[in-house]
Amino acid sequence: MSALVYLALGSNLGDRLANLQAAQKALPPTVRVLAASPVYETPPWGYADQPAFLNQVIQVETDLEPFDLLKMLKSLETQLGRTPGPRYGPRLIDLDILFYDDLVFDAPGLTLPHPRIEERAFVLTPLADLAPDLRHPVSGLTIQGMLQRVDRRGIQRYEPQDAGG
Ligand code: PH2
Ligand code: MG
Ligand code: MG
Repeated sequence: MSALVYLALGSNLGDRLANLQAAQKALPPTVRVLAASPVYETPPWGYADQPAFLNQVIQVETDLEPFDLLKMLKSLETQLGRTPGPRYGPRLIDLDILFYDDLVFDAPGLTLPHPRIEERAFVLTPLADLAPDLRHPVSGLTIQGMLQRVDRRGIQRYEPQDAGG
C-alpha cells in the first residue's frame, strides 16, 4: 500500500532554483511526484539575518514507511551538498515531511504532521495551491483556513530572471 505524502522543499544558498529541481530529480523510484506547486520566494522565518528562501511543496506517492522516507530525504540532502548548520539557519536544501496520509505520530526525530505547519506561511502558501481543502488530522483546520491566519507579507511567486517571454 502506498501513502500520499506532502513534502516541503526549501533552499536559500547557492543556485536555489536548481537545488529544488535537483532534489525532485534525485528522488528514488519508491517516491513518485504527483504534483508540484509553484515556487515562492519567501522572507527567512525564525532567524531573520540570512538570504531569502525559495520554497515549494510537492505531493508524492511512496512505498516507504515514514522513518525510511525520512532517512532517504536526509541522505538526499547530504548528497546534494548540504552541510550541518544551525537550527533555522541557511541551508542549500531542506526536505521536510509535512503530511504522511493522515498519520499522527510523535517520536524522537519525527513528528507527523510536521509540528510547525500552522505558523509557516512559506509552507502553507504553496501547500494551498495543491491541497486547499486538506484537513489537519489533529486540529481539523484546512490548509486554506490555516493560511488565512498567518502573515503572508513578503511572499511572492518566484519568476526566474531568465524566464524569457
Ligand atoms: N526553513 C527554516 C527556517 N526558516 N524560512 C523560510 N522562509 N523558508 C524556509 O524553508 C525556512 C525558513 C528551517 O527549516
Ligand atoms: Mg525545515
Ligand atoms: Mg528539515
